[in-house]
Amino acid sequence: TNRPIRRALVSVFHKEGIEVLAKAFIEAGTEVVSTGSTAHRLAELGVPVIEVSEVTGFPESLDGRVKTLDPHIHAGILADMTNPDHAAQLEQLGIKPFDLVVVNLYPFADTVRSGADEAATIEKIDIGGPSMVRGAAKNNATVAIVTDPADYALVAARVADGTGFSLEERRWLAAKAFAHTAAYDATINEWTAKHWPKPASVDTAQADDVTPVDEAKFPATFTRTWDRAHVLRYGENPHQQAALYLDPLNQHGFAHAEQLGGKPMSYNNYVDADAAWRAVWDFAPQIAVAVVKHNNPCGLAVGGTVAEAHRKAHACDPMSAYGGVIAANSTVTLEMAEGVRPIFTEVIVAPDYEPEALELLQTKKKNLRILKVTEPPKAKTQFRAIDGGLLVQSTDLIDATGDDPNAWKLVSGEPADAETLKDLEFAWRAVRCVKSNAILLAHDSATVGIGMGQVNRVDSCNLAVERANTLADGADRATGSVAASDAFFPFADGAEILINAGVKAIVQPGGSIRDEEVFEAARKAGVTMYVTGTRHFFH
Ligand code: 93A
Repeated sequence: TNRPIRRALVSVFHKEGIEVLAKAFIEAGTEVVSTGSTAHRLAELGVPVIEVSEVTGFPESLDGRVKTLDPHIHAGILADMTNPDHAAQLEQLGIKPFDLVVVNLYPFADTVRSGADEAATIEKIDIGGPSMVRGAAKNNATVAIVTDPADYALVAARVADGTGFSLEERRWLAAKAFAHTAAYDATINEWTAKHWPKPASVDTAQADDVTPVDEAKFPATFTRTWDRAHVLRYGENPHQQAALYLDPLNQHGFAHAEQLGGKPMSYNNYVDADAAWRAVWDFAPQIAVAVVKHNNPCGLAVGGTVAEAHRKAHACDPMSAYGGVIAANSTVTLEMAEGVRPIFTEVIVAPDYEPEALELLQTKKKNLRILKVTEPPKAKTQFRAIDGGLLVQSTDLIDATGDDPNAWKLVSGEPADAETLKDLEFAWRAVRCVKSNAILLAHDSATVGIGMGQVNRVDSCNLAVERANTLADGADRATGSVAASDAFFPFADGAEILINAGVKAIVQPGGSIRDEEVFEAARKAGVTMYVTGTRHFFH
């Protein structure tokens, strides 16, 4: 599989280190084709170099923008010489194949760092270089591609001893080359995303609006040390073993909670209380209370006082609140503690407790795990273990473009009045912490019906409506409420269930290919509908 290197194409921005290549080319009598200043340097070093323009019959033009972008070069790079048909075509075209391509790209990142102006920066976006690199990497069947000056010594050795590279070596070089062009384009993307943002003239309500990845957030290796705090009695089930580890970089995070009463925390307590804790902070600086069961809210509300917020949250689904976890983002008052007292609750978490509230909970609810966490959640990164790997993502905070109601687009009905808009804003925040598919009905800044975790949106709609109308002693709470959907309605059917149940306004991301059918269903019923362009899946 070794292919001797008889003809090479060299085009390098930084000329450092090519002396060793020049020496080997001279000794081996390699035919070398090269671009402007690279050719000049190689000639200085004594290589009988052929200018690219001689091969192409076309002068370097447009200030160097067009040098190697020519079929006489690219056919020579891309012809798979193990394929007789390719070889025959080259012969007919009078083009000679390359065995080696050495490229060092325009230094785009260095140019950005130097503070160059926009025109100079754009000029340093290499086009011909990456084309050669990718072409040669693709055609590793017969071509070796070198992009890393650290490999020059190896190349020189393979040129000099006449063996050339083996297929495995060419493939390894190709893999390095693709990593190189990918990183190069990622740097360009980072710069363009920053300097050329989406203009207002382009519709902002696009569900597929993707935030460019900030690679700095994802180090090549995670070396953080997680310290074991303690082993837990058991895991999610009694036959599973478990322990809690603490992130030393997040000393005030939920896992570091101070426990002021009750039995030791269980694995499930941690999972649910963390979810509840995160949910209430989505509403700050408003006072909010969440009641969570099995990682889903069974009630969530904003109130003038923490006691009121708790009453409203509990009223959403009193049956499910039994054995739940309560989180408040404000000091628990005696009034709220009195409200919690008759309700069987596993965990309560809050930034603080009034002394009388704490005493009441400690003495009257001996089993209640009372947690104090003084600071809001800080985790900007989430980890999820999968078999053989770890998925890492930035935390879904309420900070996407479509989380700002000013970015919402009215697609049906009248613009919402102030009160309705307030409920829509509440519902949009609240639906973020409901497992997908999530449909949430709200009224007066409190959830009144939640459809969570279904595998189709219709079931979630039915569940939300049914809960709204059956859990409050048969009172119809769906009528006059507002609805939020964590992702778009793929068909009109789900939205129609909400509309038929009497929902007065709906907020949803939009972005389905059937958006028009969904909007039309709302328009027919005179129901207000906003699209946010942002979705909040939560799995
Ligand atoms: O402006 S380009 O994108 N157009 C081209 O056709 C082209 N071909 C090679 N830049 C191009 N190159 C780049 O020129 C190479 O990637 C290398 O960085 C540089 C080498 O030019 P010189 O040999 O004149 O210094």
